[in-house]
Amino acid sequence: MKLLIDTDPGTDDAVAILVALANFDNEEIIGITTVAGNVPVEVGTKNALRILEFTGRAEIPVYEGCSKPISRELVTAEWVHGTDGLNNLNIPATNLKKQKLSAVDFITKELEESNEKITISILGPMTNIGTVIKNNPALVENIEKIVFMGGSALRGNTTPVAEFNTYVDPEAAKIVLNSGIEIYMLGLDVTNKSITTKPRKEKLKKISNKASDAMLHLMTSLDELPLVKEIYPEGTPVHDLLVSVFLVDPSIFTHKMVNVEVEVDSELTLGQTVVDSLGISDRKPNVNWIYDLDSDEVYNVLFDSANKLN
Ligand SMILES: [Ca+2]
Repeated sequence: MKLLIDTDPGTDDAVAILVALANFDNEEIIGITTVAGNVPVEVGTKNALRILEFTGRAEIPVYEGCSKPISRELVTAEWVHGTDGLNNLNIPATNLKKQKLSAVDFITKELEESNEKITISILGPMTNIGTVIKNNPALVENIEKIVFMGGSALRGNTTPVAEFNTYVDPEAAKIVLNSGIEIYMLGLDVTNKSITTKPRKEKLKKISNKASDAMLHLMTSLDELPLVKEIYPEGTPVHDLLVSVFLVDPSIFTHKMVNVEVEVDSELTLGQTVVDSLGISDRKPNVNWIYDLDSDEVYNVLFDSANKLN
């Protein structure tokens, strides 16, 4: 597989990146591209570089992406992830540098020149990929598939109906979802079914290596937020983690091809993903909507990844 990771790290992004690094080698991961979302893009870029240095994977190039959504002002989630994006994760700063090429130019170039189709993992707002497709629609031919965290068939986490990533850049999500690419959607429908219960945290703690310690910090750093305590008394979801787990073992997940559209006009429901799970509309199915998973197996992939990384 040729894998591109597009991300706004972000505590759960960091866990997802660690799991990807544990399971795919430097030949497979062609690069990490960053985007504004959870934190401003420069902060996300620094975090991607820090994670690569921390895991000894400095050969993987990092390209900085769009600093704001396609046609809106940026909304961040620093109240969740901290101003450093990783809730004060204790890993060293890095001297590693981002590449000179922008994320959009890098992705465009790869899609133009690669002789193997590229799989894209999207862990943040879809601004980079949306921009690439908007500028060069024909390049979708060279995308193997897109697996993304975002959206929800039911309630949201940023507005009553909108999930953060699709809320931040709904125009980008609209372009991507209607691109004709093979797409797998991991929304709140499933991420909320896969939480860090106490036994899972205990198990991760017992692995007790550098990677498991970092994962545990990232995964428990939201536990004390009052809102989180109220909604998730047993443990929190680790949204982006599921994208990497899906790439490692898709058999853990259940999906259905349905129509998914994103609201871009309404002030009330902006960024909502309208998931036609029953096929009620006459709109053409465009997304493999993932609606169930084996949560224990998700965590087995996580534990296995921590062991592999050391
Ligand atoms: Ca993210």
